[in-house]
Amino acid sequence: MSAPRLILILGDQLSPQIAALAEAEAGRDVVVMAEVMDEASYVPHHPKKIAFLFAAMRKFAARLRDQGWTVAYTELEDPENTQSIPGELLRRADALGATEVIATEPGEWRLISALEDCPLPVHQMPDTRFLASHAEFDAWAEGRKQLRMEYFYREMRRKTGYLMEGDKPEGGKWNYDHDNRKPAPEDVAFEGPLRFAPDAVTEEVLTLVAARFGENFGELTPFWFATDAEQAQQALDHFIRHALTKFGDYQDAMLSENRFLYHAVIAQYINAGLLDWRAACDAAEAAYRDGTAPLNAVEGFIRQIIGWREYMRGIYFREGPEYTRRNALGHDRPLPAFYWDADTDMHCISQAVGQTRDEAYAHHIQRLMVTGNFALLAGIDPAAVHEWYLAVYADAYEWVEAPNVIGMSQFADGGVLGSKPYVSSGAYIDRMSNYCKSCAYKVKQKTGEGACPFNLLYWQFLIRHRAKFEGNPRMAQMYRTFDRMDETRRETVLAEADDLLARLDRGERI
Ligand code: FAD
Ligand code: DLZ
Ligand code: SF4
Repeated sequence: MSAPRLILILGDQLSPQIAALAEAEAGRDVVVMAEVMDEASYVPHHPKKIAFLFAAMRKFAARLRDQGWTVAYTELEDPENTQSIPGELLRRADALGATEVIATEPGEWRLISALEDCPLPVHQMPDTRFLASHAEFDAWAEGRKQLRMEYFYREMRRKTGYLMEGDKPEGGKWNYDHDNRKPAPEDVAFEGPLRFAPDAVTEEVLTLVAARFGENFGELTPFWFATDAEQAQQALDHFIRHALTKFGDYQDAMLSENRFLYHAVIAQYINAGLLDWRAACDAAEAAYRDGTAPLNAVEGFIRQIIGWREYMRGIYFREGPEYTRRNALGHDRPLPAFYWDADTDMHCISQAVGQTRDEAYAHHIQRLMVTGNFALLAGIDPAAVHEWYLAVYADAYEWVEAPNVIGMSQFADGGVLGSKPYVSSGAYIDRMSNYCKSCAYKVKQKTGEGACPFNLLYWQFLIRHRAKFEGNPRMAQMYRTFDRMDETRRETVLAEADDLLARLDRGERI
């Protein structure tokens, strides 16, 4: 019989259709899965993220065994564990007499190069779980002056046929985003994502994670994530049935009392492989076709997945391993301590960070317009911001996190991804949330005691980067507004912003 090949399956590759497995022969090859410290500690992951992945990995391995696969699974505490993916491949190859590895391309450059450097030959197969291959994205991007998501998205609509009437978009418009910016509702008729009681496997993992990663930022319990494909499917069904209709309207809203609003909370399942993106889009389109969900909601949801999600991945692989080190605006301030302890008088930040600590989750606008906006306005080092996002969210892997953070949120790529930086004063947060009502700062106050920090920093950011942005047609109006303020007011705003940043640098509470 020919020597076995090792079939590597990583923690975010838990899909039955994963490329490496499709290449394997059940009677001959050995699937290798490993819980290792290298992966569990390259950033200080939220304990819920680690527990979610370890539990899902263990259950996926058990399922493969039931299906007849031989699985060499390494638990974190196994005494022989070499604590790295290449180390485990070498150890298993040695024991089994294997001389080659079939892997599916990892979602981070870091691990792609570790596999390239492995002394064993590792064939990295393209990850076919995405709609657009690297080559397809590159072909779309080639020769374009600007890589705008909207045009890529339209190609993906045509490719999938979602919400198409022949070659025309359903309802006559490609994008209903304009209808998706309603401010926060008084109350929310959705009780949030479906929650699952931990089973025996998950309980065991929770004990392990509490002992080994209990000091990391984030609450491990209550732990309620789905940890297998059936549960993830139930979580999707629950969202489609109870929340999708309002998803569009309140996509950008934020509420102190409600952490999830009408969001799906499924990115962690899709990214780890427990849920196929097609299942999510098919279910949403079916809800539109049978009249249970409106077009603005369904189009918005499908756009996030076949548009934004695929586009982000395309950018990450196109821009290369240096992307995470970009710093086009030269920002170098350390990440403030309140990103780790929520200890700030800014209610919007303490809400977003507090819920991140509790749930390993915040929705898009909290990530973009609260924590991301503050970091950009305050000139925080984008590499530090990137590491924070990569650590604290259960759905975070570099292929999707880095373009969202380095590109969309921090403008550190200089505009590969966005045509202008996402900055706003407190007025935007006030319009889209009820945070400001419970804040120690006053959102309407522009200067003086109690002025909202976002108001001060907003102008300071614009002036700091005037040379870069003044000529941008989408920002010219903001500069005109500033220039129309009387001189004393302009000086006061900038001086108070400088003072705020100096207090931030001294570690004072703000
Ligand atoms: P919903 O709001 O219900 O949206 C449905 C689905 O659309 C999501 O599950 C996700 O698969 C997809 N989606 C929506 N927006 C995006 C987007 N911008 N990029 C990619 N997919 C998207 N998403 C991640 O999956 N991992 C990350 O590490 C991540 N980091 C982010 C960092 C910043 C600064 C920002 C602004 C956004 C980030 N996002 C990230 C995108 C988005 O915030 C999350 O996908 C979303 O909040 C996940 O929650 P949900 O499942 O409830 O999404
Ligand atoms: C995120 C993560 C963690 C915390 N632990 C493991 C692990 O122990 N074993 C594993 O195979 N994968 C883990 N992962 C996911 C990997 O970090 C992920 O596959 C890469 O970052 C590429 O996306
Ligand atoms: Fe945030 Fe300013 Fe509103 Fe306070 S007043 S919640 S700091 S935007």
